[in-house]
Amino acid sequence: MSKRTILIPGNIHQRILARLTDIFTVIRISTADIALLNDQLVNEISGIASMGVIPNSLIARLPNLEIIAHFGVGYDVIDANYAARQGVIVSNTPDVLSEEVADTTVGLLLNTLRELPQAENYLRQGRWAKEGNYPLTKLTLRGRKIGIYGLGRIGLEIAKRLEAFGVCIEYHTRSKKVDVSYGYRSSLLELAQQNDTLIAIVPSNAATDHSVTSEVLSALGPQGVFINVGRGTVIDENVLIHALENGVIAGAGLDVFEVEPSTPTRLFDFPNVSLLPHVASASIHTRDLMADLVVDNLINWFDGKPALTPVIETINLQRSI
Ligand code: A2R
Repeated sequence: MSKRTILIPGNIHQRILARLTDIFTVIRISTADIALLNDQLVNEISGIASMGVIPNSLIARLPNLEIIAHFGVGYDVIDANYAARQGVIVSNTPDVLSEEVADTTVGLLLNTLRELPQAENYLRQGRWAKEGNYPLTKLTLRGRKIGIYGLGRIGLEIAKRLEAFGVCIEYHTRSKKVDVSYGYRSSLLELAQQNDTLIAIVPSNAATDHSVTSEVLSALGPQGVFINVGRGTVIDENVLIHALENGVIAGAGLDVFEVEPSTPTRLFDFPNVSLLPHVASASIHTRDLMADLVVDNLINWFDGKPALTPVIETINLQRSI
């Protein structure tokens, strides 16, 4: 394999940097801005490893770019259709994080329903000894009907885990899955009408952004709980805050936000909301697996083999071997 030049704009996982530096010529710039590259580098760069936004203006100006290896399963920060038109493969890091994200989702759901973080704080603040037992929680997982919005790799892992809790599980996706026994609802609204707990684990795109509307939240009912571990853009945070303020739903658990890392401080005031700083896949174990997949996609590609995990929009660009 000839020594190729890989661009890393912005932050990247240390393991990616270490492994790439052994094999490729690595160029780092602070942000994905073409103005930060001289003419020679513009012509030399044939791959990008990144975890942030890659604008079309950068893709357009790199004539020898072949592949963008993205760290993360969601790749809404890259216009993959545009990359495909430019003949550039985009890869992501699916599967290796699905179980970790599903584990975290169950934790967030329980935190939201059973107020476990608040109960722990109560103990740590010495209030148990001074004031007596922590109040009984209004919400429970017992008897809940769970609607999973998105039954892909992660959604399925969430469903598998929740089966063990003995709760009712249904789902909504654009197409009914043939190989699962969970009840299918052909619209998100119908899923919300038939269930009291909605877990969103869909990608961000034009169809899913702001798709959890006030009508969907109302349909969950006053005992309703909304959990979001996919992308913050699936709901307008003002709509969610309004629903929480007015008792339209009973609680929410969020790992993702509309504009990260900022989080509306109004959410901090709700005792019935559990918040995490986008940590669903954030263990050393899983992030190392994701980092390796970024690097292995690049190695495979520049070794003349297909990328391991190209995104669907660019799959047809794979070399035949
Ligand atoms: O619609 P389908 O049958 O393609 O099912 C996919 C579903 N989905 C949707 N469901 C309803 N309405 C939509 N407009 C819509 N668009 C997509 O989301 C599928 O069941 C699921 C996505 O599954 P995967 O592609 O396997 O993604 P994975 O690995 O589960 O990750 C989901 C998302 C990532 O895109 C990141 O945004 C986040 O979780 O980490």
